[in-house]
Amino acid sequence: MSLAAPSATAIDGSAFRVGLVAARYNESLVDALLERTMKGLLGAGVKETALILVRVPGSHEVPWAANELARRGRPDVVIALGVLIGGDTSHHEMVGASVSAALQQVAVETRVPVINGVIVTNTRPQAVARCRGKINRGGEFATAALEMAALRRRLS
Ligand code: DLZ
Repeated sequence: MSLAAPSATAIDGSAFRVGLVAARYNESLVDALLERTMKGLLGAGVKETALILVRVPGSHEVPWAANELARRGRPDVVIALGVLIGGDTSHHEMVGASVSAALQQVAVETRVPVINGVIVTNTRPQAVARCRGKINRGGEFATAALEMAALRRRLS
């Protein structure tokens, strides 16, 4: 058996259930990120009824909801979305690092792949570029999610 992941462009998403956790902090940016992510999933054939969306206050709360969703929602993959923007302190970096580690822990412990879609930037323009500008991070997260969902099916 080949362990190589199938090319994401060739993946038919129609059989997958996808959990989405999205923070509300920096809401307009997260909404734009969510929209692009959903566009990528739906474009690959994922059914709207197969999307389970949970909103939480901020990025700090995303891993808890991702964990609940992975354990109770029977998803093939979970996508975690948030936007952490720097201010006068390095709080965003600290939260970004802890969220990233916690999401990895959820994935390994639940055996449900978790896509880390929590964007960490130093400035708001950098976040705008990645959420609704030239850099389509949402599309990238959708592609990564499909690849991991397909790989999980193949290996289980
Ligand atoms: C408090 C806070 C701050 C200052 N900045 C952000 C941010 O840029 N992005 C984000 O998603 N959340 C932020 N939060 C909220 C925290 O993630 C969290 O919701 C609160 O600390 C409550 O636990």
